[in-house]
Formats: sequence, C-alpha cells, structure tokens
Amino acid sequence: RRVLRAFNVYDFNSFAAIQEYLETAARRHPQLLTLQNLGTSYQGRRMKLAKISSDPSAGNPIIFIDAGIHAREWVAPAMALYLIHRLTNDPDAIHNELKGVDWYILPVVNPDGYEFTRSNKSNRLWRKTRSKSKSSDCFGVDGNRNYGFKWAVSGVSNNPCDKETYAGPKPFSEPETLMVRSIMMENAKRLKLYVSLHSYGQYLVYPWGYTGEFLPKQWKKLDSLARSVSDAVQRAGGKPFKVMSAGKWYAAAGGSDDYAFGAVGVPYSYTMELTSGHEFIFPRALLPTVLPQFYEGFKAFGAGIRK
Ligand code: ING
Ligand code: ZN
Repeated sequence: RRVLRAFNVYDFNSFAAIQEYLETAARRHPQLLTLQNLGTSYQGRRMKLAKISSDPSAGNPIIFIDAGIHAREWVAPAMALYLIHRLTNDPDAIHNELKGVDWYILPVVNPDGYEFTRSNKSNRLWRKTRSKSKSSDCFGVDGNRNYGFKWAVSGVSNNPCDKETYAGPKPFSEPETLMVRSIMMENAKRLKLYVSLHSYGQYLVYPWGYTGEFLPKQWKKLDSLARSVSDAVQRAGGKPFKVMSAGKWYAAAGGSDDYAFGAVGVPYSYTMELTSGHEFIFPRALLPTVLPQFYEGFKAFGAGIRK
C-alpha cells in the first residue's frame, strides 16, 4: 500500500513530489487531466505534460504554459501547479476556463537545474540547465537563449562558463528545449496562446525579444491582451505588470516566446515574470496570497483568446 503524502500547492515542492502530484491528479480527474510522457531531461528525469480538457476530441484552441526553464525562479513552477490545481478542482472551471479551450501545462522545463538549486544553499541561484559542455569543464546552458529563432544574435554569451546567458553550442542543444519545441510543433495549428513563466521584476512581455528596435505588426493585440491580464491581477489585489515588448526591456535572442511567435506562428506569445517585488528568492509565506491573484490573470488570458 502506498501512503499518499499530502501535497501543498502553496509550497516549493521537489520535482519528485510534483511528479507524484501530477500522477495523483490524473487518477483523480481522468475525464479532465491526462499526462503525456515527453522523455527525459539531461540527467534522466522523466518529464510529463499535463493536458487539461473538458472535451479532448473537440480540437479546441490550446493555451500552452511552461515554467521553470530557469532553475532558481521557484515561484514559476509553483504557479503552474496552482493552475493545474484550480483548473481541475474548481467546480465551475468546466463552464468557464475550460469551455472551448484546452490548457497544456509543463510545470518544470528544467528539472535538473531545479533540483540543483534545491540541493544546497550555495547552488540556490543557479539558472541554467545541467548539461556538461564538450568544449570546457563547465556546466549548463541558458534554456531561454537556446531556442532556434534568431539564435544568438543578441543578449547572449558564447562562453560555456558564463553562469547566466550561455546560448549553448547550437540551437536546441538541450533535451529540455527540444521537448518544448516538440510540444509546439505537434500542436502548432491549435496553439493560440503560449506563456512562459519566470520570476524577475513583474513584467508581462511579448515579442520581439531579440530586438528592441522594432515590434511585430500585431503588437497592439499582444499589448492589449497583456494589459487586460495585468488589470485582472490588479483588481484581485496584486501588483500590476509592466507591459512591453521583451526587447524594449532588454534585447536577448533565443527565447521561447520569440520561437513560438516567430517560428511556430502562435498568435499570442508571452514571457510572464511573477515576482511581486521579490525576484528570485520569493517568500514561501506569500504564495497563498499571490497565486490566487495571478490566477485571475490567467482567467483573463482565457477569456481574451476565447472571443
Ligand atoms: N527573464 C527573461 C530572460 O530570459 C527576457 C526574460 C527574455 C527578457 C528575452 C528579454 C528578452 O532573461 C528572466 N527572468 O529570466
Ligand atoms: Zn527566467
């Protein structure tokens, strides 16, 4: 007999606990939640995509959300799990958030890095993956510089020992970014909205990230949906988001949002920075306050792409 440990959604959980929560949730809500095996991370952690749908055969538009590509940004996976929790447990979600829209959620894109930051205090601020570089003794690639759209044209380091923004030896050198690419490619036609969750500075930014010199021609639609999300979070008592193109904040190429928008053709694509003023070391005690506030933003995302 297995003893079911209680899972606290208002906590920073281990990758193993997160996987166990996903399995349990899929068993409890088989008509809503299915798990797709994606393969393994560099160090062999099994990764699973949570697909939440009230009618999987309908071919609904898809909202795809990922989190935790940057190891130290712990609030992002916590938000992704809270989303799964609400979408599968709210009695009225089926008539609202899940009506005519499927939600695909990958809560931890970089599990090796995530576990590394949990392993001891001196690793707490690690950002990259944990792959071993062939050309040096250093480890890790910045997953959010590794996507194959305008790869490495701006805002990256070419040095494998750079702790922050090493773009990798080539685009999609990391198994973890390849997995996200596969999810996008397999679902390209139905993907309507992509959101990558991070934690730094409470920004909600859209393409282009690789340049701050110009905007995509659809920028007004991207901008106004982002503002409606920010307004909803603010109405719920949260801090507003700074809304702009990523490249206006700082130019950096190889991000997942540019790839989704520019290479896959996802019409709405964002990077969402969930910090409420706390950047990387987000206080656990604030999770019960901020996660429900941010959830109102996701409802606004859903409402915005439904109409
Ligand atoms: N921020 C993102 C980063 O990868 C970003 C956001 C991407 C900004 C591209 C501008 C351009 O640097 C975090 N928190 O990592
Ligand atoms: Zn980040």
